[in-house]
Amino acid sequence: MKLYYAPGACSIGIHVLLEEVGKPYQLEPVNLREGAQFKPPFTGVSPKGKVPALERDDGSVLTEYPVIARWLGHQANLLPKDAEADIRAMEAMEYAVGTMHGQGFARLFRTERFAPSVADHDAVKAAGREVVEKGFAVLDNALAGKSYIAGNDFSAADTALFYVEFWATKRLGMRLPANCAAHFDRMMTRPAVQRTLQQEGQA
Ligand SMILES: N[C@@H](CCC(=O)N[C@@H](CS)C(=O)NCC(=O)O)C(=O)O
Repeated sequence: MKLYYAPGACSIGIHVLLEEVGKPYQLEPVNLREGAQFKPPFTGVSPKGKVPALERDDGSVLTEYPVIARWLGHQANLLPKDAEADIRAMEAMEYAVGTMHGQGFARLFRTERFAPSVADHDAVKAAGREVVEKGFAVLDNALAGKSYIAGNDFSAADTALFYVEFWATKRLGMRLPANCAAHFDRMMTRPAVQRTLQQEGQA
């Protein structure tokens, strides 16, 4: 397997999951700052111009975070066995990636894509922050009484919660609500997370 990634980007969650899975994989950096995601050779891997992209051992490529996470989860029994826990974990992962990242963090990190005029940037950022804060309130409820999003055990979806928590604390200096903060701390104690942070120069 080969993970196309950028240090500290959302691909960090898939990197954590690969470390949890424990099967051999390679890392291929894509320099997002220089626009390498929009040019060959990366566009030959994924025309979407986004990381993460995962090349599997048969050469086929998976994109979209929740899909990659789900496929990797299947490879190593890292999906909840209980059907209701599984679907609720999936619901939280989709929300973290699609809404909190796609609608919230994206407005904070890629403000110019939402409004060409600099005059509008503060309003775009404020809207992004609101999505992120509301998002953590939702995740906090979903985590109540649990160590991980599906219950007592780590599962693939926890990596999506991890990367939004990581961005909030390390990039925005936000204070997470209690259950999210405890989840983040718990994730940080996992050796797979520590190895990933070292490898991406984020430790
Ligand atoms: N819907 C995609 C979103 C992935 C995404 O937004 N990746 C960001 C990095 S965190 C990216 O590659 N951005 C490059 C760009 O937008 O130019 C997924 O679920 O994987």
